[in-house]
Amino acid sequence: MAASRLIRSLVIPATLILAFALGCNKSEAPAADTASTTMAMDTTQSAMAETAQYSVTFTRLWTDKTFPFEYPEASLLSGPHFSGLIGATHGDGYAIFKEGTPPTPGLEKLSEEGKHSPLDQEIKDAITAGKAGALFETGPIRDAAKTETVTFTVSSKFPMVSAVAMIAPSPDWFAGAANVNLMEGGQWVSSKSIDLSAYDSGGDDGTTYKAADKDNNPKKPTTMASAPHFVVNGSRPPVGRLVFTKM
Ligand SMILES: [Ca+2]
Ligand SMILES: [Ca+2]
Repeated sequence: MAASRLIRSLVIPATLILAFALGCNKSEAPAADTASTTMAMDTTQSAMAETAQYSVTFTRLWTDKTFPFEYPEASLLSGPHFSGLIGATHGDGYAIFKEGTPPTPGLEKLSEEGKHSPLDQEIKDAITAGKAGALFETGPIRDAAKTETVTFTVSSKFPMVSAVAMIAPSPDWFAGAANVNLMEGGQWVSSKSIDLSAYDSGGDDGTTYKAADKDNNPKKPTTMASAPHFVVNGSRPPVGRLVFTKM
């Protein structure tokens, strides 16, 4: 791809080229060509320490034992699960969701149907616009004893991570974390564990896990989920966890 052209047109140490090649992971592959070119330029212009590769392991803590209130019964097609996680690396200028702000069409769809599209395209558009660095996705978690893991690259320009997954079945509830900064004090953290809270995207007015669709217009602001389903003995235990590990 662009690497051979870069060698011809720019005098770049071979080690830097190698570092760049290793730094590319498949989660960045769906980005538009223009975004890939931008990222290549950013990477070659930066020192190696300005990017870092992380793995993130996605764990589901939402089970019938932890959240017994009206917990959905097991079923092959509609049983309780988390959709695949979808996330982005970004800076201050981008958010997948923000408390107090209505959901984008992509977040609404993700929270109501678990679909990564069109949120994935919204993230790709943010990458093209220079507001986000990478898109990453995992498969769903149907068996709460299993985890999902994916790798991605952060940069000094895009050191933060936000990620969401649908709590399913539900009207418009999702597990999420926003603005997780993997750079602290100018250093990439070696690992970081983030609890995922339950949120209500504001795209539907249903109040139970299996409520019929109750679409709303205009959309309501995204909030922490206030439904009794997520309050246990007066507190709100995490519904999931993300563990970031520097590779
Ligand atoms: Ca709602
Ligand atoms: Ca809706």
